Amino acid sequence: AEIAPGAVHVPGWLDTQEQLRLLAACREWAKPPAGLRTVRMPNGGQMSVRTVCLGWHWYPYGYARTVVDGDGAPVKPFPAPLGALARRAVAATLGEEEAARYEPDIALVNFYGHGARMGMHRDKEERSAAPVVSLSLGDTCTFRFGNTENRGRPWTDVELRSGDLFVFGGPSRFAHHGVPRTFPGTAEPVLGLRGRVNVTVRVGGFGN
Ligand code: MD5
Ligand code: FE
Repeated sequence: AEIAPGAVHVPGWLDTQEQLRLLAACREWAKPPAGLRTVRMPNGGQMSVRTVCLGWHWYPYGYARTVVDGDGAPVKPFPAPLGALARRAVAATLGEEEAARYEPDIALVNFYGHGARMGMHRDKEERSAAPVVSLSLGDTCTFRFGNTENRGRPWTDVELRSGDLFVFGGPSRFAHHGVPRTFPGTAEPVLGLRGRVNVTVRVGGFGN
């Protein structure tokens, strides 16, 4: 379903086997060195969502190739199979033409424990307007898709479930958005996951 121009939600895009495979990879990426970390904000606060960065490390507010707020280890490389999966996602939603020129080089893997939330924000650190691919695993959440003007209303709340794909292209790439809540215990037991994992694939546009 197209929620807004360029914002396409595909419920159940990954089947259970594909979800299990992606989740297993996330668990590997989460291991040290340069594994799961708590992001500290410039104001001293901490995000409740914990993150693994692949390809480039995100920190408030920018990207670097080295870990700046963690264990000092170099960022894990961006995995080619994840890039291939993201390209398939772009093909399925925005078409083959868009997919053919889609060359992602960053992934952020967000881990939402019970009570974790992400406030309304825009993703404006990347120097590219290429689409962002978002894959959800585990607990259902409320995803709040806002507008490009400000963090407030109008917005649209969408429930994202395990296996759902969301692609943000066109004008939606720079819309405000957030995750006001997750629904604990809604993950399929077969996943063996307490909480929610979101994988986003991006184009940095930083050059090499
Ligand atoms: C999440 N993560 O569910 C979301 C999925 C983040 C983040 O927001 O910054 O790590 S990515 C949602 C997204 C990305 C780019 C644009 C838009 C939404 N959008 O225009 O709505 O953990
Ligand atoms: Fe975001």
